[in-house]
Formats: sequence, structure tokens, C-alpha cells
Amino acid sequence: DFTPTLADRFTFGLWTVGNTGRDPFGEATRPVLRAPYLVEKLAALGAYGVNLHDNDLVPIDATAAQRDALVREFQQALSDHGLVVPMATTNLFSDPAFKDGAFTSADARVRAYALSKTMHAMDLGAELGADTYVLWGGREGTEVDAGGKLLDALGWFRDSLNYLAAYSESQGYGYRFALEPKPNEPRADIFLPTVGSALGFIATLERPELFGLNPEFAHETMAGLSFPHAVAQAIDAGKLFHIDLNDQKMGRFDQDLRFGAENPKGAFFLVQLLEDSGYAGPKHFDAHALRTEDEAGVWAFARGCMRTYLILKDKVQRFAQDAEIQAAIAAYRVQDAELEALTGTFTPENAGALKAHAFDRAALGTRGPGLEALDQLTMELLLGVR
Ligand code: GLT
Ligand code: MN
Ligand code: MN
Ligand code: MN
Repeated sequence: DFTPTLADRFTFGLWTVGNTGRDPFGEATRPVLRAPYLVEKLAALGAYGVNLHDNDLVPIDATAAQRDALVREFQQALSDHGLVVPMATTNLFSDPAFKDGAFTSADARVRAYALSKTMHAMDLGAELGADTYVLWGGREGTEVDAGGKLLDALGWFRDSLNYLAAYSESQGYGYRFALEPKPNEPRADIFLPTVGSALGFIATLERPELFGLNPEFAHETMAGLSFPHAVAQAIDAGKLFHIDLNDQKMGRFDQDLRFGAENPKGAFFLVQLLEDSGYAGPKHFDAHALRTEDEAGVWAFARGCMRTYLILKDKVQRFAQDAEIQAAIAAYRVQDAELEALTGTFTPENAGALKAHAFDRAALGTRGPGLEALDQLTMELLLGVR
């Protein structure tokens, strides 16, 4: 009946169900909900965990005593309601100090503050049991490039990530770091804008094995790219460390819509990819209720994210068991034992035989692979008539 269980490993951020509806043009439309209350409500809905930025729980100007009291109260709520904190991250975007970047600021003092703040936040995450550390560089970017820092910024970013990985190891935290790309908003051009850029950058780090991706559905969509394609590349590279599920209309401002709300077909192929590849990490919904909603709308939003995932997971199983669909896929994937023997391994003999082989180019170009019929079958399955 599409009711989530802990085994589904669904998580939300404190900042997602706690979103008050503020946007660049208008004030909050909902009151602030405190972290222990959010924990209680998420647990009741069947979530497995809750993630946070340092300042979602502890205000940036809190005293040490205030911090400890808030953390103790939060830990009590977690244990009372059986929720875990699998992921933690740093708010390096709200405070005006970070207006021109954190790790990539041209001001060495801001870069140092960003490192210091992140180490404190890593301490907090470790205290709460998190094993994944997300790095979303919201302010890491530019509006104008007159400052001439493009190459320096990449170097500063790299130095910071190397430093933080060394800190994690020195403390025995064992974090896996997940970079979260986004093309723009709040900066005009954010550094490492896509999954592909982040993958390329990780290869240049001192400890690349400690770094992977936290791709977000909305962010690749904002870049005009396919989220399932991006996630497939992250999986292929062994770098899908975490995932942010939501939805987004292409070419719009950052919307963070309920998972599956806008592009259910893309969401279906994403769920298929996650389920078939055996992705075992948390499934994190990084989205929020529409600004129009009251608190009831917030919980309808959260329940909807999880239900849609489970409904699509059920569709994935039906897809795999649908004889007509599977026959169409089998027909689509043409096999040829003789040629595959020649292409499987390079030897001078295989290459020679392949070069000498006479291909029926016209036949290859004439054959229709049946994708219209296959896609229509998929649509009918999604629309509930098969
Ligand atoms: C912010 C952003 C998200 C990131 C969060 C983690 S913060 O809400 O829009 O995509 O995942 O820093
Ligand atoms: Mn967003
Ligand atoms: Mn986002
Ligand atoms: Mn996100």
C-alpha cells in the first residue's frame, strides 16, 4: 500500500520540511518548526533519517552552552523516535561573509573561516553519527569574471577539499564526501556546475576515493541535462555516494518540487536505475512544500515524495515482469556472437578480421529498433492501463 518502512531509507533535510516559504520576493508563509518536532513528524510518516546543515540546528551565533543544549535535545528526539542522521553538511551560503564564495573566496580570511566552520560542522555531524558529508558550493561562483580568479578558485577549492579530507581522517571520522553540483542560483555561474564537472575534478584530489557525488534531480534539470543520464555516469564511476530527489521544470528558477511532481517519466527511469543498480544509500528528498501551503501541506508534500517513489518502484517491478515489454527490449538489443568475438578483445587477428568483414550497411540503417512501441508500452504502464 506504498507505506514507507525504514528499509526504504528515505530521508529529509531539516531545511526541507522546515522550509518556511520565504523567496526572493516574499516573506515566510509558514512558521518555523523546531527540529525535535520535525523529527517526531518524519518518524511518524515512515522516514528513516534526517539530515542537516550545522545552522539548521545550531544558530551561527550560538554559545557553546546553547549548542550543547540544542544537540542534546535533538539527540533525545532522534532516539525517542528511532531516526538516524546519515548525512551532514555546512551552511556556507546564508551568512553575508560568504557572499563572494567560501572555499573559493578571493579573500584568504573568508577561505580560512569556511574551513574552520566546516570542521566544526564535521564534528557536529560525527557526533550525530553521520557518515556522509555533503558539499554544496552554493556561493562558490561568480557574477562577473573581472576578478580573474577562475583558475585560482579551482585551486583554492581543491586545497580546501584536500584539507577537509585530511581532517576527517585525522579525527577518525571516516566520512565519505559527496559534492553536489548546481549550474546557477544563487550565483550566476557556480563552479563545478554539473555531475560531469565534479567527476572530472574529483580525479585531481589527493584522496579521490573519499569523494563522490550527491547529484540533485533539479540541478541537472536546471542545466538542461537528463538526471538519469547524470546518475548513470556517477554509478558507472562508483561515485554515487548520496542522492537528492526532487523535481523541477526546465529553464525555471530553482523550484525543489515534490519528487515526481513535474516529470514522472524521468522519475520512473531514475527509480529504475537506483533499484536495478543496487544503490544502497539513503534516498534523500531535497525539496519543500509549495509556498502556498500550510503545515498540513508540508506533510502532504513529504508523504507524497515517499509514496511516489514507492509507486514508481512498483512500476519498475511490473516493467521487469511485463512479457511484451521485455520481448521488445530483447528485440532492441541485437546480439551477434561472431562479431562480438572479434570486438571483445583486441588482438591483431581480431582487428584484421574486423577490418576485412563486409557489413550490410544498408540493412543496419534500415532496421527500425521498435522504440516508439516500447516507449508507448512504458507510458501505458505508467498511466496505469497495463
Ligand atoms: C540548499 C540547496 C540544496 C543543497 C542543500 C545542502 S542546501 O537547500 O538548494 O540543493 O542540497 O547544502
Ligand atoms: Mn533546488
Ligand atoms: Mn537544490
Ligand atoms: Mn540538494
